[in-house]
Amino acid sequence: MSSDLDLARTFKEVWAELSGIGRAPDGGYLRFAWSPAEVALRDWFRAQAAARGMPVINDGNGNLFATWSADSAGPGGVLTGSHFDSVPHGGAFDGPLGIVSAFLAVDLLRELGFQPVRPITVAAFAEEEGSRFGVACLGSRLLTGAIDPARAAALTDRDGLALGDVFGAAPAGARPDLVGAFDAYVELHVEQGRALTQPVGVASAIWPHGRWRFDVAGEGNHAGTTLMSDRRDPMLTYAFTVLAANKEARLRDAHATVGRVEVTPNATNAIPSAVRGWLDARAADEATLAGLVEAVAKKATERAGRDGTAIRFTAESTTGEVRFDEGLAARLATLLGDVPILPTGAGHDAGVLSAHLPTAMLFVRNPTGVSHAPAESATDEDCAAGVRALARVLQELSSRPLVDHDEGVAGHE
Ligand code: HGY
Ligand code: MN
Ligand code: MN
Repeated sequence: MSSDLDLARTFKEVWAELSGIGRAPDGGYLRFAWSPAEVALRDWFRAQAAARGMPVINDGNGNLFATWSADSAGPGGVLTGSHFDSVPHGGAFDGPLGIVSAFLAVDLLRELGFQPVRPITVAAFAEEEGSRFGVACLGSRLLTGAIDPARAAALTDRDGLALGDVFGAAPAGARPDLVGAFDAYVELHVEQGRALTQPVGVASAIWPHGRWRFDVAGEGNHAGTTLMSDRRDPMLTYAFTVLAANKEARLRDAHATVGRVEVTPNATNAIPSAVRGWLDARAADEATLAGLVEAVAKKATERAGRDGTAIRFTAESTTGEVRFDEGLAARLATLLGDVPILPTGAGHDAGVLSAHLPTAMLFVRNPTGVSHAPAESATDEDCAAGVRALARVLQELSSRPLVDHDEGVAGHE
């Protein structure tokens, strides 16, 4: 049985295979869905699966599934995995850690001579960050029917390329045949915060959250010849909206971020004609989130009236509160030695799958607590502890038929 040191070394070696893929010269990673970097990671996934004799299927939505099973019945049983795509200049661990850990957990179980009664399937979900087509967890939403494939096909990236063009056809959409074959989903993910004081934890919930695009229309004009009193400057309304979001979030112990803006014509010496921004808002409960977004929209609209501009909010991607299967979370936390159970403000494919399957998440400690930025980190030792924990969980959940889909997760004998 691999010692902790061996496992940390193995993790480091496998991790090094990915670490150069999609690395940005000015820090972090650029691994947008179906970009050359992400396609290279998909190729890596297929090679890892092939090396383990795990057949791979694509569900027609861009999600990959590699399965270890006694017969080659295809994807099913206990699902694990995560995503490869990143936010622009994101960290190395957000997503790929869950996929690398899944393959290494299979190795560990095989080293033990373990043979799963239920299959173990490793997934690589597409476009989890929504960094290219704007909708978070696009792949898992398509798989579960949470988004209309025609709407998804029409989504465009920043170059105006539609998802349907990338696919060359409409995404397959809902695959109940696949989802119905899974007993449970367990996603391992780097912690995106600093709550963990030990290597591994279990998730209890995901905050409700979403992203709202706001378009401000004003009047383009000359920066040098237009009197201040004659201006209808959308940048003013935009700036006020950003400050209002920050203030309203603080008043509610919620989180609000405006990290992306597009200005037309984006010229140094021209008053913009339009400014487009995106509000990422999250809160511990749905009422607080709704109150936050409503307050921001109200204040921004009042300000637009004073600026002579017009503002419009459009919900682009929203996710309700996710409370993971309590029994499963408690069972896994106990199994792993009474590790902490904690909520997160970050969205995950596990949040989407939890509406269809008993679902759990394992978190691996991130000493910096930073995520969605180059400083995201996790030690080899903690990642090895995550692999060991995931292997233990997969062993437990695949050792016997787990789920009577009507009854939910079978209890612990
Ligand atoms: O934005 C999120 O919460 C996740 O990392 N996609
Ligand atoms: Mn992320
Ligand atoms: Mn993630």
